[in-house]
Amino acid sequence: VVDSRLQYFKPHATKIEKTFAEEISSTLGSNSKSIHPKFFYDNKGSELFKQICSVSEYYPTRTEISILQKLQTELPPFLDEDFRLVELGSGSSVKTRLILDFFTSSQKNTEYFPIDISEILTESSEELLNDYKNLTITGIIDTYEGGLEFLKTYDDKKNLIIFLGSSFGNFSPIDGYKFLEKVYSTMKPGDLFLIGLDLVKDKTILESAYNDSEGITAKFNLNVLSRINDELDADFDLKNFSHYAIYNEKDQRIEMYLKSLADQSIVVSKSDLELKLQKDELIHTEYSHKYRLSQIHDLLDDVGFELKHTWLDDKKHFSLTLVSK
Ligand code: AVJ
Repeated sequence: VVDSRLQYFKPHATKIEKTFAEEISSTLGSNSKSIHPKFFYDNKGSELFKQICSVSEYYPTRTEISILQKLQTELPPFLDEDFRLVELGSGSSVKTRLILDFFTSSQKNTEYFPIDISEILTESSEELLNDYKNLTITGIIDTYEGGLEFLKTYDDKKNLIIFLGSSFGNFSPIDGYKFLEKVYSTMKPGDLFLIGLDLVKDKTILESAYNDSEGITAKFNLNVLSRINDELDADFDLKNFSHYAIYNEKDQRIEMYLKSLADQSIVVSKSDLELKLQKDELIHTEYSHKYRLSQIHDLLDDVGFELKHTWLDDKKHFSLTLVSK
């Protein structure tokens, strides 16, 4: 029964795997060494991220959940007809449930299209099908861009596309703008887009969120090196690296790095790379941009979206903004 309600597409499977070795070769092989944050999310990394979401210092998840609880009654008035729910970066789909609750209770059959680069999608989809009887899922295992390309050609049903958790914050301003243009061009008139963005706030709150006292964020950051060891035949010794995260006020972003604790040399076989690192040298792994409300509104407006509503929590720590095409 469950099988007929579940299908997967992996439009660019082989390309994803090839890209990992190639991308690591070019980004770790360059002068300013970096690893793209999308590579955090192997099974272990996705699990560690789930743990980050419940450490006390990491306010974004619980804050966004509190806002989503308000949306359970405040979003339906914006949904005039049958919408399909599309989610970019669905991960473990925990927050999605807050939206699926009212979709499935008001629709005869709810369609959910999660798009995620991680195979964790398959686990969360099966759990959702068990809990929601009138749900069908089309899981798309791909990058955001690949998933959006797939959606564009799908059908005429209206889409509510959600992009939660401030995942957008990973993009540089230029890439973020291009990404929003991509979302906009995928949408049909009347489609809706809901985006969750973390807001600028006190530096100490921000820095503690990315330097939790349990050290889960550190494990999450270091795990990308284990992944490179396993999948690209590399010999990173994790003891020779430490987690480093600071808030850059000028650029409004948390910057995360792996710091080399010694002069060392690492071989990444499948990337054909011999990496030399000096003591204290940094490998950049993530930017997490924070926004002011006016910047969010200007950005979405510039892309061409029509602003519908912005919801905030009481402390104004996090935002959810709904726009249409
Ligand atoms: C998933 C990108 C939203 O930037 O807060 C959490 C990832 N990195 N702790 C974020 C993350 C370290 C997270 N995003």
